[in-house]
Amino acid sequence: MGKTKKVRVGMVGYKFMGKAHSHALRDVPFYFDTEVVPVLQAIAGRDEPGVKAAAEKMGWASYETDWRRLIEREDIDVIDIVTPNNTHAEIAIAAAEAGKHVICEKPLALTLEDSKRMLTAAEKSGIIHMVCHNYRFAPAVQFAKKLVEEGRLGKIFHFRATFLQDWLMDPNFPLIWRLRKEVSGSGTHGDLGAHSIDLARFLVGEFSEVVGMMETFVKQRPLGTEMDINLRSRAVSSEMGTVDVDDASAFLARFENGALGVFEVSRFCRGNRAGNRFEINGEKGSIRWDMENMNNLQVYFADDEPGLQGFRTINCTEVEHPFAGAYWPPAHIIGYEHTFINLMVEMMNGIAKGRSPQPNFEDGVRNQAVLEAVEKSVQTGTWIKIADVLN
Ligand code: SOE
Repeated sequence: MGKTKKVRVGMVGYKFMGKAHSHALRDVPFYFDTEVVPVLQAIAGRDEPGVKAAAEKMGWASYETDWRRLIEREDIDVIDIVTPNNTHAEIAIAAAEAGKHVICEKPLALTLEDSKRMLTAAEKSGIIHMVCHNYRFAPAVQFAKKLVEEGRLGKIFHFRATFLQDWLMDPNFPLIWRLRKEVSGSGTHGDLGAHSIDLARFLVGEFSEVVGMMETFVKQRPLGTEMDINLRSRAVSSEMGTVDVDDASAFLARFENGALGVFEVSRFCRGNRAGNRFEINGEKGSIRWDMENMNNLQVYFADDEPGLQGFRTINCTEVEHPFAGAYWPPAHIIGYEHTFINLMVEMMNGIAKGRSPQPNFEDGVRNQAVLEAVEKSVQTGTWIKIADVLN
């Protein structure tokens, strides 16, 4: 323990993701012996009573009402960005230029161009940077990656993913920031699709081309308050505003290694609260994962004995499963918040070793290129090559 070094974190924002990140940062040293340990130094938000209360509740040592002040402070080493998407680029670039390491929520930016500027700034100043795709840090997903890398599935033919929710189906649900293009960049596409794209890139590899479709089922909504952590909100006005982002997005993809991908994300799928699922089919086996049962991985291996073949469930809570051994005895399951703890461990190890964590801003840029290629495909009605969008 004598060798541990402390890094002082300054977080911008304190709502849903602020809660997830604060908890994760606090719990890193509780469960893991990382060389670098985060300290919850300061938190920033514009509303003073709100940020003060958040600082007290979540254990931050101090607070600021302007994120610029946080970046100026010499007692801050890392900036953690958990604000709406339209603010990511400005804060991340300022932080990188000030020599602070950066953790940024997904999607990395509003546009591919902004995400590229963020990557350039980060690389220029040599900081450690990370984009928060937390689902790849579920032990079962990490174990799926290990099986793929070991060749247990052989050549991959198919990847299919969904991320389905239903909290937006009420036509009176108000026009919160997630439904305004200038703040969020896109609707389900960037919010949920970015997660599925990250899982695909992590498990299968780079995309080569995509063709997609998108729909906005409810085009006018009452103006309203922000959403609470239970995905509930209520209108505060009878005035209506236009929804300029998608409610649902679906696309087909080809990967560089020849695999085919099918993706569907929506906030209009009754009964699906967080239907974040994928299936991979390879020549020697298949894998299925469902976030609503996130400790389990379903596997099928073609070389299992005839008569005993079939999908079986591995409960990924054993020491053999990445990250799982740090928590509880086998079958003592972990949850959503632990995916963020594991993500923060990756960030702390990156800082300790001076190596880029994954996913980093380059992954954020590549993710954004796929998002943007799908949007372009919807506009043109054609297949779009990722290389044409990226370069
Ligand atoms: C809301 O749609 C949301 O909270 C996303 O913003 C998250 O990234 C996703 O994990 C769950 O749903």
